Amino acid sequence: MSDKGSVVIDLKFERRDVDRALAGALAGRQVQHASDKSADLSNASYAFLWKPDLDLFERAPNLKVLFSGGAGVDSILATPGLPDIPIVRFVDDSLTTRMSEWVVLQCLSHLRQVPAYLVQQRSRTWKELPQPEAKDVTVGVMGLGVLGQDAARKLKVMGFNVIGWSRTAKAVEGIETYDSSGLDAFLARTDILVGLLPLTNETRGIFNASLFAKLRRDGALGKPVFINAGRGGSQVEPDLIAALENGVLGGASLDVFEREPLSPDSRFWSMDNVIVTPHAASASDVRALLRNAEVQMERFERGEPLQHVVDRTTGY
Ligand code: NDP
Ligand code: OXD
Repeated sequence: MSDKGSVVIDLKFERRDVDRALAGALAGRQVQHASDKSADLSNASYAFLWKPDLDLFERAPNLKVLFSGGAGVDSILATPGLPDIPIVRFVDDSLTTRMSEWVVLQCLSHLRQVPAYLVQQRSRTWKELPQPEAKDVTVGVMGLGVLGQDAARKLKVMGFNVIGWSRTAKAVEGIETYDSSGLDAFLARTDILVGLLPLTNETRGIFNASLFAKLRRDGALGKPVFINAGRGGSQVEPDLIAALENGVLGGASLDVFEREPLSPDSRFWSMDNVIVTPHAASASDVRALLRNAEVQMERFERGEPLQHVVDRTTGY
C-alpha cells in the first residue's frame, strides 16, 4: 500500500471535468469522492473543498490539510465543524490571468461606452458618444493581493492611471498605493473602482452608499463606475441599485452577488448601465488545482512548510 496520503474530493464542479483532470494526477494516492456516500473516508489525509458537505468532517476525521477549490475561502471558513488544520488556497497563473482579462475587459467596456452603444444598437441609433483617453481615467483597485496586483499592472499597460488600496502597505512598481488608513484619499481619486477583496468580517458590506459617495465625480468619465469580482457579500445591493439609479454611479460590472445565482427578479439584469456575469470572471482550472495541491502534499510529506496557507485571524 502507498505511503502517500489519500485524498477526498468535495468540489462542486462537474464530476466528468474532475474525472478528466484526475487522469494522470495524484499518482500513487487513493482518491475518493465525497459525493459517494458509501465511501469510507476515515483514512483521508487531504480534502479538496468548495462549499463543503456538512458531514464531510465527521466522515473524514483524520484530515491533515484542506485545499480550497478557489482563491476565496469565505465559504470554507464558514463551514460548521471546520477542523483546525491548514487551509491552502488556490493560487495559479491560469486563475490570475483570467481574472485580469475580465477586469481589463470591464474597464475598457466602460471607458469605451459599450453598455450605452449596445442600447443605441438596439434602437438603431447612430450617435457618437464622448471618448476620454485611458490616461485621463484613474482605476482604483481595492485588494492588492495576487489578483489585484496583476490586474493593476495589466490596466497600466492599457494606459489607465492606476492606484491601489490594501490592508497593509504594498509597493507595486508604477502604481501609487494606499494602506487601510488612506481609503478616503484613494476613493477621492478613483473614477473606476475595482473590487478584488476577499469576504471577511472587515470587508462585508464595504461597498455601500457612503463609499460610493466618496468616489471622484469631476473626472473624465463624469460619473464613477463600480466593478466587483471579489465577493458579493462586500456589496450592499440596495445601496448599489440606488447609486446606479440616482446617478451617484454611472455604471457597474458585477460578477459576484450577495445571493448566487442572482435572482431572476433582480433589478441588475435589466439596468442598461450594468454588465452582469455569473461568477465567471475566473473559474478554477481543475487540472491546475490538482497540480498545485500535489506540490503542496509533497512539501508537507517532506516536512517542508505549505505555501498559500490561509491566515484564520485575518480570514483570507
Ligand atoms: P489575496 O489574499 O492574495 O489578496 C487579498 C487582498 O485584499 C490583499 O491585498 C489584502 O490586503 C486585501 N484585503 C483583505 N482584507 C482587507 C481589508 N480589510 N482592507 C483592505 N484590504 C484588504 O487574494 P486574491 O487576490 O488571490 O483573491 C482576492 C479575492 O478574489 C478572493 O478572496 C475571492 O473572493 C475573489 N475571487 C473571485 C473570483 C471570481 O471568479 N469572481 C475568482 C478568484 C477569486 P493585504 O495585502 O494587506 O493582505
Ligand atoms: C474563487 C472563485 O474564489 O472562483 O476562486 O470565486
